[in-house]
Amino acid sequence: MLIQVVNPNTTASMTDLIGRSARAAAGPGTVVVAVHPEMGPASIESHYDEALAVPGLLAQVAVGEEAGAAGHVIACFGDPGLDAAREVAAGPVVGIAEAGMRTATYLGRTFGVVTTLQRTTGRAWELAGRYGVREQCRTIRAVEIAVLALETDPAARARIAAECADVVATEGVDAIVLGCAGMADLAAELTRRVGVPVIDGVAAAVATVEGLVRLGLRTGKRGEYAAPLPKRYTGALAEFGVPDPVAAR
Ligand code: 2AL
Repeated sequence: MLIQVVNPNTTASMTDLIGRSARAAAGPGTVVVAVHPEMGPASIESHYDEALAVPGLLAQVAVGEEAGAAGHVIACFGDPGLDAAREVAAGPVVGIAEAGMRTATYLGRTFGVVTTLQRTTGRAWELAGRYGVREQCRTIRAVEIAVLALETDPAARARIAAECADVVATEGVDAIVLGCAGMADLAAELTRRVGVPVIDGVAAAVATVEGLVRLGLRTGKRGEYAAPLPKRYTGALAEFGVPDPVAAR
């Protein structure tokens, strides 16, 4: 089974980190390919970044479909482009916020999220509502470390560990979800340190896609997630136009 994990930002070192986490989570017989778009923002930490990451992400999903991917993971905690990717992919598409938060609800009554910048927490709350887990999500904390600084700031690990410990101490949550794909390598160590399960959404999403594919389950294509309608796109987005299958024959 081939699973494509798309880091929707264009930072190769982060794609490598995501790929390592994804491969460690995958079962035998699963091949993980970790990719990032050719165009778009270096990191995603605003609504603007998120919106402009989506065309490149969708181009990458199309590449994965051509390569025969059985399913896709969107490895950014805003789950950008998730609905659109479900329209264009044949197999299941799972976002890391979705998988991380839903996995947390299997492991306890309540959870908290520890993420990068405060400005991303509105989106995370919105997603908790979308996924029906807002009641179980007790807090979403930001460590105020920018996404790319996760790789370079020598204090980042300690700050994230301290925030996770504080969430457990003050909110009494049963689990923690890490709110950025760039934190993927921290989950195992933090689980040992803070005494509750700490979930990396990348690993959770890979396991979810793998499980869905193994069960023979795919996105329902009857209605909302049917392939996009044939349409002409113009300007810089001309390549994203959807050909008319009848005219193309
Ligand atoms: C993210 C993430 O996972 N990747 C990225 O570029 N930004 N999320 C976040 N909360 O900052």
